[in-house]
Amino acid sequence: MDPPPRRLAAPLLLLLLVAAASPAARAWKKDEFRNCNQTPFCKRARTRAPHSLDAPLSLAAGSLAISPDGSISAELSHPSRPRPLVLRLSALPPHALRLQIDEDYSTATPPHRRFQVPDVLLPDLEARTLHLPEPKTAAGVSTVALSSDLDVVVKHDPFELTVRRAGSGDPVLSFNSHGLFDFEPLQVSKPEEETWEEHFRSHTDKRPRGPQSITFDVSFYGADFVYGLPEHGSTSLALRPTRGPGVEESEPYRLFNLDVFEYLHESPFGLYGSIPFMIGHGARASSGFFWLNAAEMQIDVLAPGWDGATTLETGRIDTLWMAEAGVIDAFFFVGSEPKDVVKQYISVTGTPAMPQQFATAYHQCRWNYRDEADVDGVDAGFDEHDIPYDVLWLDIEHTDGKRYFTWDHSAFPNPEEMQRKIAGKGRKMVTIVDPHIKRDNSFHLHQEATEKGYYVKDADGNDYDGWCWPGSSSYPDMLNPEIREWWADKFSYENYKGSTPTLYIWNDMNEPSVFNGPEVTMPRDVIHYGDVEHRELHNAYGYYFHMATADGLLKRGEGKDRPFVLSRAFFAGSQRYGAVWTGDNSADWDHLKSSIPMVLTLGLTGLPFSGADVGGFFGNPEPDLLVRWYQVGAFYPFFRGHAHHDTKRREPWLFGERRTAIIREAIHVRYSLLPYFYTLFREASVTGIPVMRPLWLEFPDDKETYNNGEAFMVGPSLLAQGIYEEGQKSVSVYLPGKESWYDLRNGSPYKGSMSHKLQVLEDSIPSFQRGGTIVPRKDRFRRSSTQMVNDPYTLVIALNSSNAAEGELYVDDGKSYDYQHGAFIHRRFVFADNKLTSLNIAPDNLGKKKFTSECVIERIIILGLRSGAKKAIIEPGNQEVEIESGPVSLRSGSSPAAPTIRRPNVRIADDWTIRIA
Ligand code: NBV
Repeated sequence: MDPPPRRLAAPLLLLLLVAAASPAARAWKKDEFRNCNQTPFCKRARTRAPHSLDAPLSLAAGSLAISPDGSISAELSHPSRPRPLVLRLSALPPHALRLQIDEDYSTATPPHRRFQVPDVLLPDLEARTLHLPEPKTAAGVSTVALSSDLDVVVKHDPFELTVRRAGSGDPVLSFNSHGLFDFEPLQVSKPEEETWEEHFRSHTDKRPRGPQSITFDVSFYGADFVYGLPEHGSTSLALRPTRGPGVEESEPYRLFNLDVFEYLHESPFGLYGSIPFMIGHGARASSGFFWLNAAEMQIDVLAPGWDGATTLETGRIDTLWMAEAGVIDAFFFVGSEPKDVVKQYISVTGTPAMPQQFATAYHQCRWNYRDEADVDGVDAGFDEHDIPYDVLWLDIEHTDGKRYFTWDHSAFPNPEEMQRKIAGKGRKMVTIVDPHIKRDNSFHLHQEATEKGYYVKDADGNDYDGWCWPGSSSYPDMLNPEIREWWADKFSYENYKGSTPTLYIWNDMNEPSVFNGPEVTMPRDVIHYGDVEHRELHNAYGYYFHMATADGLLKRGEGKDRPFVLSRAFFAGSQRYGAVWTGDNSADWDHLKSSIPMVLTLGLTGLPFSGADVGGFFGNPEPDLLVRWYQVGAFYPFFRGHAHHDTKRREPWLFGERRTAIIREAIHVRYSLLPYFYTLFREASVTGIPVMRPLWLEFPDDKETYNNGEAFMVGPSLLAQGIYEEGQKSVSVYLPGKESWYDLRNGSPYKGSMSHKLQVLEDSIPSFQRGGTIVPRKDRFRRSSTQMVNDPYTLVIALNSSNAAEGELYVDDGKSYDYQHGAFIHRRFVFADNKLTSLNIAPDNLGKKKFTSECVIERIIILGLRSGAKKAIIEPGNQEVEIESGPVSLRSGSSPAAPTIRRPNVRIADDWTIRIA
């Protein structure tokens, strides 16, 4: 058979692209993507029965030993395979166990080193590992104490590993308890009778290194549900079982970064990013499992009875993990609370970057704002309609023929002036920079990359040539640190002509997307730096691209300006480089609904800064859907309206006065909550606890919350419930916990621990403040967040049943890294015994830089105050202020009154108390 053409002829491709963009051709094309049955390693692994290997994996007798670095090493005999494997166990405080299994290279038999993903784990990890005590071995079982309350039990034959609570002996996580482990060793040469080639549609993967997949099972004890493994479209927050009794035909969850045209809102097929991290949670335990591996992965969640067992174990969830290549480098995290599991994951992959203040506000995007006049008009439209926004985005058409870092000079003759004008109102701009570089000999970037040999190579050693927006394109090899460095330099003002300090970057198509590649991506046998095959690092390509871009902005600002880079592809660790979004969703109600579990899942797996395109990317949203999307989107950590170029214009003021007012209101809700959001981003940047949270992260014991993917928390204090149906009249909202909740609009109280059937209102979605919390707001609306910097604050105190409440406020300069040297204000507000106290909680050992603010608190609203207090006394100063009745929110009209301390005018930077007399 003739080899399939590596590249389609240009006219044919253009035709296909045009056809693909037409509405009739729309729809997810299932056949373009491989399913498990078409993926030999997945098919083989999935059909193997538990404990079915003739000679199962076992620990070689006497091989378990403590290494000089304090970890445990052992040899694993794998009789059905030609060579033994080496195992390393190490512990990270607190409560994380690392398991590494690889080939034994000391025998020099394997022809290559298998790929171990670099630059994801924090560099100090090894230094943080504990010195483990000597294992205790008896009757073929070794036990190692990890801490005072945890141990790991290693059964030798067959090999099985269990992490347990030391006191009770209760298992938390186990590895290979179903004997599904398999590890295909690299072969020295191809046996004559075998073919290693794989075919999919017109593509051939030569697989010159043969089969090398890895499979194993992991069980989560005490878990009612498992979560995580982005990215998939789903309306369910918990991962549904993919195999076993009660499950109809289902694919496993696929982790393979792909540019999926018109993705389904409900499907286990892989989308743009991959994070191989799963959290198990139930009333009895919370735990996590992370496998650092960037090859294609498929994961089954197994329903009880999947293995044919007739007595069904409850409270344990079994999972099967399969990857095409790589090594085992896996982490077991043991809680005990779900927030601990998230923190443990963050402790190995890094804390999220602290965004600039502007990035947490509203962004306006469209493919494309056509020219400078269009940009002007949209910018002015926001002002005319009194709607704040912070960032205006330019998509691929702003470039000269999709050559990134250039401008279409007829549409954008004065890019610097354009940016300065926008910046005059405190606003920023973003341009898109994709990884495909136009193979045009007159394009300096292409010339340089070619000369320096910086492109990814095809299987024959030539620069890989794929088809993307600019036509024939090549892709810089982002695995190579030298190339990342080179790429980063392209963002200097000198190199990126027409860029200014208020221009930030959007990375799209970095899965990478290749229109004529297998499954719209790069062939797996393409070669990267260090002789790494693309199959081994595929899921991390976008991660390295995002990293290099963020480093570029950092360099450009001489390390003083926090980068803002939005990326479509992501991997474990992407949180260190910026924000992500859920890609090309559709303008329908189902996509609005699935955006919540999708964003929540990203948060749980370390990426707090994410959102979905408000309005839906493909198609024209009905105006009511657009409005509902703004109301939900105002609570996404990343809040951006975006649309495909075929759609009708949809700037917020185009749907009549009433709807403009409602959208304005939704955006105002976001702007008034910006101080709260920024405080939550600070928390995320220190601990990894997401900004937008599933209810059970705050209420881990409340089973009612475990699979609620329709309502969500913003931080610890706010709960919102989206409206996901057209014309919906009523909605049932479950409010967890024993304390009351207060309606954000009017302060009306609602009892906790129960569902409330509420009438659906046109002008807002149900949203509540939890009793016992204090939320900082800024209620004066301006053109952009930057213009609100000096505005006074409002504090909303929602009392609990003991008449107490607490909350925090974090403020810094909103843009630089001075906060890392102590330049910030961090206050805790505590209300107890009828007294509100502002306490400094900023540690004083961070450095000498200072940040202060003249901002004052202009209003304190107290919800749930039972006394008829009339006065409050401010200390220091013994100043008396009136308590009056005031509106709870600044919405026009009917907001009922709540006790309000007006103009206490205490500074947020100071210590003070306000006593209710
Ligand atoms: O650059 C054009 C679009 C962009 O607007 C969108 O947000 C990305 O997800 N891009 C995808 C490529 C084309 C999609 C059909």
